[in-house]
Amino acid sequence: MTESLSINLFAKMYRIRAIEEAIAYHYPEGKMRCPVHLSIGQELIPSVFSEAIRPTDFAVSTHRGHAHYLAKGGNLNAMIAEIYGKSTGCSKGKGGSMHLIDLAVNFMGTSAIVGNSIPIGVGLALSVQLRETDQISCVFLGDGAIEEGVFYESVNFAAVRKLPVLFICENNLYSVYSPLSVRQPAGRSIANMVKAMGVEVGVADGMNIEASQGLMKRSIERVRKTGLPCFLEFSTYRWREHCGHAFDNEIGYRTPEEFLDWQQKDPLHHLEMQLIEDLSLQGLVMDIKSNVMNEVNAAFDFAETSPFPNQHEAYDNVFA
Ligand SMILES: Cc1ncc(C[n+]2csc(CCOP(=O)(O)OP(=O)(O)O)c2C)c(N)n1
Repeated sequence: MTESLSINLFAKMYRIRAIEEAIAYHYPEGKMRCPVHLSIGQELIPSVFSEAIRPTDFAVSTHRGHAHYLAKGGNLNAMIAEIYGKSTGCSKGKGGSMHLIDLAVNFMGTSAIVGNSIPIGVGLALSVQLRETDQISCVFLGDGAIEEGVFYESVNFAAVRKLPVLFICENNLYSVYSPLSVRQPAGRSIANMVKAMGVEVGVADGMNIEASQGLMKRSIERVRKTGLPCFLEFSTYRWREHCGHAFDNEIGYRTPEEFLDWQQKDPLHHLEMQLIEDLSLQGLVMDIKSNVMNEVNAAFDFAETSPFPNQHEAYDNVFA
């Protein structure tokens, strides 16, 4: 990996984590009146995505979508204001953390309903095919979404119609508190199952920087060149509770050993050490961190000082 790529990936991972850490820090103040699903620990995948994707490409995501919105170039101020329920938010303060959208960068939405955004991403790929552009459509999903029927319909449709869609599965082992072992037969590989549906697949350790970066870059290029669907499965791990700002390791669904084992693999920490110790870039690392913190503080100030929506607008732009 080149030095500049290492620096870029560090900056991207650090920014995503700092933003989510700030959300966790401020959440107990009670001003963010929506659920939040943080992806602290999972930053490598959106960061390598961000390096390889174009603003014109489409992306959709899930309830755990902050990192994907940011990685696609979504506006930070509008995201934090949305979580604060303010009219300057990306969904005008009506959607909260689980309904992020930024049409300026073709980030087409996230959904609180598991699996709901998968067919939307496939539909966007169909629009690309019909309009004959060189865009691709990316669908972020968790391992839990694989258990929704709409996933199979969508993958099958993408395979049959040969659509330029990249499915990016972040397999963090759990669906809320249920491990894969109680949800799927022992030994099943999600990627192999999808391969059997006739779709090219790729698997990578989502803690391994080079492996994740290489697979993401190659796959984005491949979908763009061939116009065919591709499914990626990255192993990863969320540090915080399923929903909320705190940790939940004491409630018994995962062991402290498992948690610590994954935390020790943290690619952000390893990359920071590499930049400082191997490349002597301490000053640059400090600059990146202070720039990010200024940006994050400004976004929270923006959200705090923005107005709430007017009461008479309550039903405007509501489609359900
Ligand atoms: C259709 C539907 N079923 C159940 C839920 C409740 N629910 C919210 S998040 C979640 C877990 C999803 O797990 P996964 O897709 O692996 O994503 P993760 O939370 O691990 O990132 C569930 C079951 C829901 N929101 N929608």
